[in-house]
Amino acid sequence: MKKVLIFGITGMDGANLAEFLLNKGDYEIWGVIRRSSSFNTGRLTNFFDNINLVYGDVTDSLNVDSLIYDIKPDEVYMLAAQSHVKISFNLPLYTAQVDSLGILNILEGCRKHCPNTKIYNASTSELFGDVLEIPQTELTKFNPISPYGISKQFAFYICKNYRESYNMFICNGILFNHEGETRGSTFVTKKITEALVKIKNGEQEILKLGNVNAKRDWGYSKCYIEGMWLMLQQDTPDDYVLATGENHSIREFIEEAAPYVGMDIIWQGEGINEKGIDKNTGNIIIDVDLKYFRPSEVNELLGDYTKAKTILGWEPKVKFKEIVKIMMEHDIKTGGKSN
Ligand code: NAP
Ligand code: F7E
Repeated sequence: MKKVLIFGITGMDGANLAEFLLNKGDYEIWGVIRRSSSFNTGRLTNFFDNINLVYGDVTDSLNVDSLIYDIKPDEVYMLAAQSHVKISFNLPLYTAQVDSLGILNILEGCRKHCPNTKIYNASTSELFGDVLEIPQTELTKFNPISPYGISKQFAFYICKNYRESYNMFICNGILFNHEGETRGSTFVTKKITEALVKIKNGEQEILKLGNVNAKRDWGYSKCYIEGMWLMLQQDTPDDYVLATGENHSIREFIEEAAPYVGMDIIWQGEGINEKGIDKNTGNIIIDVDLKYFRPSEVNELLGDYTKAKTILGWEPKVKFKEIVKIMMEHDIKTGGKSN
């Protein structure tokens, strides 16, 4: 059995990855969870008894060092992060501590105790920020514009530096937005799907959103997990973009999702006075609210995954309309309850 250590196992990607590797049958799974005053292992429920969970925190170098020393994993996936871009403006120092220095603790632990361990680092399309090229590839210059993106840029380069300096097997997956049934409820796709269901069920009045004109290249978490794993199965480590090659606005996401709950959204007004109205009832469903705008906004992301396709044989199997369908059908079933 190969030993795998997943930092961030309680998150969307971490839980999907744990399940994916369990199904492979030749992995012993170790996952790091944080102490929390409330239940934080909900995404692990279906396979909780088949994995090993240990307490930890990527900012605690003593803890990370001893976990790596004790487990000596064959593969490490660094998925732990303060992953919310808007919140990174409220918590810039904390975001840097987790998203920049967290991976450094892992790199140092592996360098000292198990230098042959293969390491995956969760990099992000937020590195492209105010984009300097469309579409974005592995060669596009970075131009991050949030504390999150800037912290993740340090993580990207420290991984590259350890790979080149110490000949370690380290890959940066530059992943574009990816979503799914268990996406955190404060990210825009899940905020929309849960709210539409609750509004339909009479449990919520209105959905307040920020910039509905931003465009994202949205993929499906379960496809991207496979891409991460493929990166670590190669003979040589490298960095890869995973994306779908198409992008859509938040506005389009809402228009695509609404019919699943019998709504047909039309737009009235402009800027912060804009409203999304259900044509069938005349009810205001969406209200644009300044509170959800960011100090600086990544307006448009579009990824080119040619390198991943050519070298890893990876392709996104689930695209925009199917993602909306999966999320809406899931939330209709659960009544739009948060994870
Ligand atoms: P997520 O759902 O927010 O999960 C983040 C995970 O990190 C959770 O398990 C969280 O634990 C854990 N965590 C946070 N701070 C930690 C700390 N100090 N020590 C240990 N664990 C900590 O994120 P995701 O969407 O699955 O994304 C996974 C990774 O990919 C993240 O690094 C994210 O930045 C990156 N990424 C995501 C996307 C995307 O679109 N999803 C795209 C590109 C890159 P709790 O459950 O206890 O909070
Ligand atoms: O925002 C706009 C918002 O928070 C998407 C993370 O996984 O992907 C994610 O970061 C867009 C932005 O994701 C609301 O302004 C409008 O333009 O869902 P999001 P994100 O910021 O793109 C990247 C690749 C990561 O690496 C991150 O970890 O939607 N938007 N109104 C809103 N966004 C939110 N959250 N809430 C709103 O009310």
